[in-house]
Amino acid sequence: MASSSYSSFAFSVMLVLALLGASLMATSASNFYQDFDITWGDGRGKILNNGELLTLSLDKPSGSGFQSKNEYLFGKIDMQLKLVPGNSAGTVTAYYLSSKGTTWDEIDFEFLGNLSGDPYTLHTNVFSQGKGNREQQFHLWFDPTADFHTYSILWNPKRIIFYADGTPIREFKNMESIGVPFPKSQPMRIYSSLWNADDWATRGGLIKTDWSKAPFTASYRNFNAKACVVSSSGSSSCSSNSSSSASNNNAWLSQDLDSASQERLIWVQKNYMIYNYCTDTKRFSQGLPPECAAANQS
Ligand SMILES: *[C@@H]1O[C@H](CO)[C@@H](O)[C@H](O)[C@H]1NC(C)=O
Ligand SMILES: CC(=O)N[C@H]1CO[C@H](CO)[C@@H](O)[C@@H]1O
Repeated sequence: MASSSYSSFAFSVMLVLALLGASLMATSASNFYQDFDITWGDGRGKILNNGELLTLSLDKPSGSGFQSKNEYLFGKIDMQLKLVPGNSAGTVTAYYLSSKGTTWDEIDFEFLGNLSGDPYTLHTNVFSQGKGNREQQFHLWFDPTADFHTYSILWNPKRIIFYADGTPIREFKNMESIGVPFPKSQPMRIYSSLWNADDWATRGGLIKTDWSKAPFTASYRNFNAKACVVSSSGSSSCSSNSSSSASNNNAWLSQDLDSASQERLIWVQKNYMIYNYCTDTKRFSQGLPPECAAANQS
């Protein structure tokens, strides 16, 4: 039963995608009250400035988190984040998409804090059907605590691309043709949380959170989704909440990396990538995951 309702759901999604055409909805400016719920943290998560700003904070008793009201099946999702400044060692700001259940899909950004002056690590992962182990980590070419920067996830049926300020840092292609499951039928929500992970986050747990600096605060603004929103009945409608131009709003559904973007991706991977599961032959001593051999999972 589960599998037949599942495939009819997937079919209706594909039908909606096929019918998409030019029927896009009007746009409206982002508002955190409208799009998100603070889900935990007992007052440590706040929506401010008439819905334009959201902050999460962490102190010794608790962190905090929020999630989107909507569930999405594919989207181009932008959010601006300003991370915990100063000595953020031991803190983790997770910002991700995830579905539910034991064979869930997930697309992760995790920002691992550091001592003042030492670089944050941006950790990324992709889970499909409950299996992850696809970590890539980066340092950034800017200070993510000095100002807001835009972190984006492009998720369409062909690929997942992670971006920082419009520069692609990672691409995970749909390689179902060689047997690698791809997230494409389970709707996901957007989640974010700020929490303490000083047992592993900073230099493998060597550096502990300095609670004398608490509360630690991360801020969010300018959420912008061009996405297919899945209703509780299972139908999907693809629209845009972009406050900017309405033209070509569904291009993301088939978006690819043009040659300039590919060069940017190579630049990031060459200069800022500090870990790539695809080159970790020690860890995968029985052989690298199949998508790694496909060369294009650079
Ligand atoms: C913290 O800074 C050190 C020293 O530059 C660096 O090796 C490490 O990758 C940084 N990030 C984390 C999360 O430890
Ligand atoms: C893509 C997206 O998030 N669309 C939402 C835009 O805002 C309207 C009004 O709140 C929602 O109904 C849409 O789901």
